[in-house]
Amino acid sequence: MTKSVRVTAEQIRKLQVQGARNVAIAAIKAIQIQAENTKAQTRKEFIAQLCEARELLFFARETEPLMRNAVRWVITQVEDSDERKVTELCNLVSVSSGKFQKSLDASKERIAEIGAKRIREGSVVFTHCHSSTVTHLLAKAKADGKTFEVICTETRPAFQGRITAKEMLQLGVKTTFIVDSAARSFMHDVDMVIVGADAITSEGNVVNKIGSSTIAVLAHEARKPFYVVSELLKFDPATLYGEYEKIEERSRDEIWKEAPQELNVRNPAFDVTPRDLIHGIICEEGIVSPQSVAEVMHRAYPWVFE
Ligand code: RUB
Repeated sequence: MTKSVRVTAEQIRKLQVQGARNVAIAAIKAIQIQAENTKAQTRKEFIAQLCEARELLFFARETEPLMRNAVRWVITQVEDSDERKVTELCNLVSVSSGKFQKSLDASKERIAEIGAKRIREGSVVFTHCHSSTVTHLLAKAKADGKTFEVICTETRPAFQGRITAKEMLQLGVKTTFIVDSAARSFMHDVDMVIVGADAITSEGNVVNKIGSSTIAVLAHEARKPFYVVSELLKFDPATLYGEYEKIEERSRDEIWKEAPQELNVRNPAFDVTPRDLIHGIICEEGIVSPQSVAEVMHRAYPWVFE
């Protein structure tokens, strides 16, 4: 296996690449670089190397179905082809990675176009963590000439909310930064909540940064709409066949490095927001109810279920 896959897997694990979309793009780029530098002599060897890379990348973070769908799709293009020459197979990896990324970019634009319409003039939008899909939607709303404010949480323990806050300021959006536990105190001041997603299950529940489900409960209590903004390919087909979405548990050091050894410190990275708390999923196919997401997914990406 080439260095590119090892380095990328490590960057993903350490959150140097964060957010489901960036993780998926980094993973397929690493596969592409590996293919370009391969020393494989045969088709069989080439495919074996791809599969080894896939395992390492999947292991880097376990709650990343977009990455899994992306890597699987690229490798399937190779497996399904009759090509025997390694140079041609390598070319196929490049073309397929490029295609996948192009379609992800198109989805991101479409989501922003659809979602930006939901940002009302003069409104206050609450968000949590850093989702590139959410910030792109807000950038589109701003580019469309809307004036709005953002309230964002710092997002303990890794402070991804700081990335969101900086991006918002760069856009010229008035932004208020709060600690996670202040969410309830501000919920009455907001007009809507929008968060990203790491995984969507077959039942329409959404897995996102830890704390998202608490914010959804607060939004429900304050009667504020809670939207999830996500590419459909964050859908995890394994959940349809009975698997639970695995929730990554990260190092205790992220929370408290010098914590007493005998103290039980838990650090789940994500939580599950039940579909009943979700107003709608803003995706490339439109704003869909969580209940219908599996059906929409079947129509838009049937290959995910193969
Ligand atoms: C990031 C997070 C984001 C989703 C969506 O968690 O929960 O909301 O990944 O992001 P982490 P995007 O920082 O642990 O990766 O919209 O960019 O895919």
